[in-house]
Order: sequence, then structure tokens, then C-alpha cells
Amino acid sequence: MWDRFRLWGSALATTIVCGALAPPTAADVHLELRPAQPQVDLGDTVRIGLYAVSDQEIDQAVGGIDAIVSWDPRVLSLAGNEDDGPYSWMFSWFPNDIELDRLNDTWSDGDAWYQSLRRGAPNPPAMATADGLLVTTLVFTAVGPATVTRISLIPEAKLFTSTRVLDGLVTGRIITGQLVPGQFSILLCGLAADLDDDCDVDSTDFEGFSACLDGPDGPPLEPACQPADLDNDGDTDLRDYQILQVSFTGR
Ligand SMILES: [Ca+2]
Ligand SMILES: [Ca+2]
Ligand SMILES: [Ca+2]
Repeated sequence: MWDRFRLWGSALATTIVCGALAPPTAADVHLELRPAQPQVDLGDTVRIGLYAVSDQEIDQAVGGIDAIVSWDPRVLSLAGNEDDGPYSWMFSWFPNDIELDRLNDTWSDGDAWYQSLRRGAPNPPAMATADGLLVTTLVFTAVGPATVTRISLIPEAKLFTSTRVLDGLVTGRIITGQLVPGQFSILLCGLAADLDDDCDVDSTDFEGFSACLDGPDGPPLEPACQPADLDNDGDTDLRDYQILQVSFTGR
């Protein structure tokens, strides 16, 4: 009986100690990339919001964020970041990592390491909400056309760098949730073969062209068919068709 009492007492003491030492529960924080627009034109500035999203209704304190960003360098060129969110970070930057994984040596390879860090006490930590806290805005230039291009957050790179969210209240606790990519289109506007002027050369343009196809010895072109004279020599023949074929984007 005494042994059993001691056992209960020991279990109770363990529970109390654990209860006293256990850190407060935390929500996981997803990192999401949200493009400002679903489509942009070639040459445009592309703004991608990096959001920290609490996976519960409660707000979650965030101490810092490491994010390895990956994109297609054939269609996007990273210019940097702008801090237009509501929290004033102590750091919000792409650190020099020449002694680490060297992700920021160049951005022309399509990856970079972004980092933010909260201000120390007595300043409050950043708070991730269920709707999402805008951490920073990644700024790119659209340098190539793409039907759909994706910007991703990758979990880890090489030896030292990983994507993670640090708790703002419990030092060292990692509360990373899901990593959500963003995607959008880059339109190529101004092509001669884009007969309906919607920034693509597709089957609709082909149909419009076919209705005007005549040959080198045809009558003078109707005004409506003049845009189909892609080499601008007064006819719509196979040479014009070849230009349309080369320009075909298929969207
Ligand atoms: Ca890189
Ligand atoms: Ca078109
Ligand atoms: Ca022609």
C-alpha cells in the first residue's frame, strides 16, 4: 500500500514538474508565397509576398524566419526584397553566406536564402495570424515568357541552410508548418502573330490567320486581313504562316 502511494506521489510530482517546465503550446506556422497578380507581362516587376500563417485561430509569436527560395532563372530575375509588412524586423535581408552554403553568391542560378529576425525585448515579437502576416515582399523581374511558373520554398539546401520558422517566445523551438509555393503566368505581348491581341499566339490566332490565307498572287488584302500579313509584303502566304508557326505559344 505504502509502495503504491509512493508510486502515485512520484507520478504526481513528475506531472507537476513537467507541467511547470513545459513551454506554452504553439501553433505551427506555414510559409506561403503569394504573387500580387496571377499574370504579368514580360519585363514587368513581379511582387511575391512571403506570408507567415498560423495553422490555428490563435496568433503565433514568430522570432525569425529562414526561407530558401527557388525559381526558374530563365523566366525570373531576383532584384531583392521590400519590407512593406506591418512588423519592423531587426533584419530582413539576404545574408552574405560565403562561409555557409553560398546560396546568395549569385541569384542567376535560381535560388537564394532570405532571413528575418525579430527585434529583442522589450519589443514584441512578430505575430503570425490565421490570415497570414506579410513578412516581406520578394521582388523579381519577368525576363522570359511562361504559361505557368512557380516560386517555391525548399526545406533545405546543401549543408547548413534550411527553411524554418522560429518561435517568438521559446528560444530554439522550431514551429515550421507547410511550405506553400506561388505560381503565375508571364505573358509575351506585342508579337506580330498575336492577331487577337491577347498576349499569346494560339489556335484562335491560327484560325484568324487561316481565314485570311490567300497566297502570293491573291487579290489585295481586305483591311481586316492586313494584320495577318506578318512580313508586311502585301499578301498572306506561306511565309507569313512560317512566322506564325515560329511565334506559336500555344496558350
Ligand atoms: Ca543562388
Ligand atoms: Ca492571341
Ligand atoms: Ca505576307
